[in-house]
Amino acid sequence: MASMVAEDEGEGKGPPRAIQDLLKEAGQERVVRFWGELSDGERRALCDQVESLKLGEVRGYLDAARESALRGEGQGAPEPVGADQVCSRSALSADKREEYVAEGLGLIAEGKVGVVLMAGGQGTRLGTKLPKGCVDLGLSDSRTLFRVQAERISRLQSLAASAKFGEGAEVRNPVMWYIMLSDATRVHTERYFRENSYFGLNESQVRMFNQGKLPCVTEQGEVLLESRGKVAEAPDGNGGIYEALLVSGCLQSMRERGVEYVDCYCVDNLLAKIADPLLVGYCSKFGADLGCRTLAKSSPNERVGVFVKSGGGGVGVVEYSELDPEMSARVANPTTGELYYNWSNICMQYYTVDFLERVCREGRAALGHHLAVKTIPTVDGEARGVKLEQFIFDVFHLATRSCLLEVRREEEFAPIKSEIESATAALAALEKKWAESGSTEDFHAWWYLLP
Ligand code: UD2
Repeated sequence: MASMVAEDEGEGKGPPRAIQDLLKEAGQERVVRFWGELSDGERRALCDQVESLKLGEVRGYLDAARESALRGEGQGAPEPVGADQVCSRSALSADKREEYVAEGLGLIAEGKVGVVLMAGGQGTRLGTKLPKGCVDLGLSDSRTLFRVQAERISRLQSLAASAKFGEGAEVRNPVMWYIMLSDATRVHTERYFRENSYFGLNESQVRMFNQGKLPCVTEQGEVLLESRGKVAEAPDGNGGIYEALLVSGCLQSMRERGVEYVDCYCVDNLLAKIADPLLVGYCSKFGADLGCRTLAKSSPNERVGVFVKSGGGGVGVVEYSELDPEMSARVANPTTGELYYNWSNICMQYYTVDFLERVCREGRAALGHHLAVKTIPTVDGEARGVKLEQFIFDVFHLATRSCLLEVRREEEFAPIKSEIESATAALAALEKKWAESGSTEDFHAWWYLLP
């Protein structure tokens, strides 16, 4: 690109022909309206950005998202999943539980289970510029979400090795940890891991990869400029994970390393029971290609998606931002107060690598885009604009055999969204329970193997 800029431009000349053509075709010529005021470096950077962003497709995404929303409205309210589609962890017999946990630990010890972390979100609600995973939680030992998660993975792999190869056995197959980041979080996260020596994990078991990004646009689809020489852009949503796993080579890495199952989770859940052996064992014994954790929604306003039925016994999710408030508040059982859309998505799910690969290669068309109207800083000051996002769960209906496992909120779900304290309080409550249990195990062993 650099050479093209040098060739085509000159005093009074516009951007390189190829860039002009690309912008014309996309109907986005105004992107270069400040060209005459840019330095050579800024021009080059803008050309690179124009080439890397999907400018030509963005209007199409916008139209398709609007059409799909209209279609959705026309189709009426989706049917929520019923209790008969949910298996409750608490309802499992002791024998079954032990069987699943043993299965899960065995698979982990053999290196067949990898974990995928979504940590590309910008964390704007928390009001920090740091990646959420690096924010000091105000706990002892300057704990952060990344540190806590690394400790869990480390402890889990040794628990699995002991269970499979004998007490105290060495970890033969470290759990692979694939971490999805974005431009907003990559540099800082990488440095944080390096400076902390990967929190005791092997550097080779941690693999970071970037998700894609999309330009921010006006409601009419015109690309917004953040500054005179830079398009306003944002990560493409957590549904960008499927393309990112493919293009980054992470999927291939899973295949090469013999990873057959993946547990995927959000960075912000302080109680994320990463690669929970019970869940892994349950899903693999059940022959599921997708297994989602769920729990009863705490209130109509809780910001979680809800599971709904999709054809053929499968599941889908309707996001909280897209569920009509009246429908959200609808009560199924006036005695218990149970909501009609009761089963929430906590955004932690198990996939077989076969299913993941099928989605990454053939199923991405099902994703579409969702629109979020936001205030976006632009070269002309703050503007009302649209961010386009893909949602990770929009492919769930493609699974041939999916299952929902009900987990306990107080043990597994404490997301950090706009504040930290409620999540740290939930962790403290759990640690207190452990201290009072008289367990001879350390906290993680106790927690991972709780009935
Ligand atoms: C997500 C779920 C919601 C519910 C809730 C539970 C989606 C679309 N929504 O809502 O149904 O389960 O979590 O807490 O999944 N992320 C990226 N890249 C992006 C955007 C997000 O990696 O471009 C990650 C983000 O770092 C986080 C996760 O995805 O780990 C969820 O993102 P969020 O916190 O913005 O999603 P939220 O709370 O709106």
